[in-house]
Amino acid sequence: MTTQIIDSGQVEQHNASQRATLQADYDALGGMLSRRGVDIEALTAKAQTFAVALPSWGVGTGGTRFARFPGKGEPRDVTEKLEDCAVIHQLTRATPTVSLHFPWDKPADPKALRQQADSLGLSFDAVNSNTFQDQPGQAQTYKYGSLTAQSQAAREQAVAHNIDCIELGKTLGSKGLTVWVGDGANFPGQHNLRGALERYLDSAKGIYAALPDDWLMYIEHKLFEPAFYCTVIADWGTSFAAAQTLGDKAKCLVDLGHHAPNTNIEMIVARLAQFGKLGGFHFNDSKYGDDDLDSGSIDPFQLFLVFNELADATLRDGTFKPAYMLDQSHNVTDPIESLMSSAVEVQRAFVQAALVDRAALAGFQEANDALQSAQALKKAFRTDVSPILAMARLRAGGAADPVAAYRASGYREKVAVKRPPKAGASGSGIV
Ligand code: RM4
Ligand code: MN
Ligand code: MN
Repeated sequence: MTTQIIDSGQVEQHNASQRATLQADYDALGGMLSRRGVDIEALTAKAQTFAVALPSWGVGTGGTRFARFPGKGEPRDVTEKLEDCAVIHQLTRATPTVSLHFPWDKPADPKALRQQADSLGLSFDAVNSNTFQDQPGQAQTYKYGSLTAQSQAAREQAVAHNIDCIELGKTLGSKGLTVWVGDGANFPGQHNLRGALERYLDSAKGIYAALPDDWLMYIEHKLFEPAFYCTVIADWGTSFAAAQTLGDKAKCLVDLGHHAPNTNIEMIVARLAQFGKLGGFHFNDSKYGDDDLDSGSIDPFQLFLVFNELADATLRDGTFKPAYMLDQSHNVTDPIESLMSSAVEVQRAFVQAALVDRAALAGFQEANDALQSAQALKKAFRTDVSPILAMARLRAGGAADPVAAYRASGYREKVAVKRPPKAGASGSGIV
């Protein structure tokens, strides 16, 4: 039996207050879609198949390079993080998995953590290693890099940490390791550009060798930060080359915020999918850099175009199933509200992409009808699928309006009492 953290009677009461208007909106949308030859029930069923993993580090207030303004009742350890994740899943029914970050989330008793997750109806997606900051008592510093450090001892320590993450992940039932390194240089000349990548590949081979057969290693690229002149795994090309060099279990992970502004991310997605190396995503949104803003809050059309490529890739290969994860930092909102809305925004793009009339689009493309091709995408993007998303939640036992139901539950106020700030609590420390 799954423990429901928010009283299910309260959720039911919320839904009862929404049901009639939702049904009316759903019926109106259903009529409109049927005139377009689209069956709303098929879309709602599709929406129910959508799932995106929650970042454990996203349920606490993040921070910037300047300050962190913690919110009330923030989770102080990994078990409290799981409770918050369970609330998000209970109300959205779209986030059944959690991505942990070690050592931030290192459990004293991994088996007990797995049991807790299980009792909350959650399981674990890819685990993340952290060699971008030093931990107290650590023998070697990562100040000058980790997997690519000049120091062999630092490299070995970083490899060993990644292998520890795999071991922990095995106990937790995870099937993937996400590796992001901040390694790079702040000055021209600081690094031998080729030598640093050679060291990366050498270290990464050591990690890859420890991967179980049914695991994937996700290689995450990022243009800059904390290294401001060059980053070793800066772009999808380098990520792709590394994944190719390592083998079939190595794939590329696209974090939407890790590109220069205006980069055509949907084309990167298409390229990686074409060559079998698209492993998964860290969804978020951005205006300038790795802003880690809520998914769909700045450029929802880009998110839609990414899902349009994913829909195309899925049509070509039914087994194609990249990992969907959120990776956000919340500074001015309640993280639970941001993560719920973000999961829904990603799900929205997924459903809108399913609305694209692919046969018509192919016809327009063949006829070189640029205007109608663009309109075919816009027609799907402009369709407000909110009633479909709400109905999918309602039918799955979630909330018609997750944020409203969450606010009505008083959850944050309750945990604020239960979770007084404690010294040394594990924070998020987003980079
Ligand atoms: C990085 C990257 C990683 C995340 C850290 C916290 O910029 O996005 O995925 O683990 O931040
Ligand atoms: Mn990321
Ligand atoms: Mn990032």
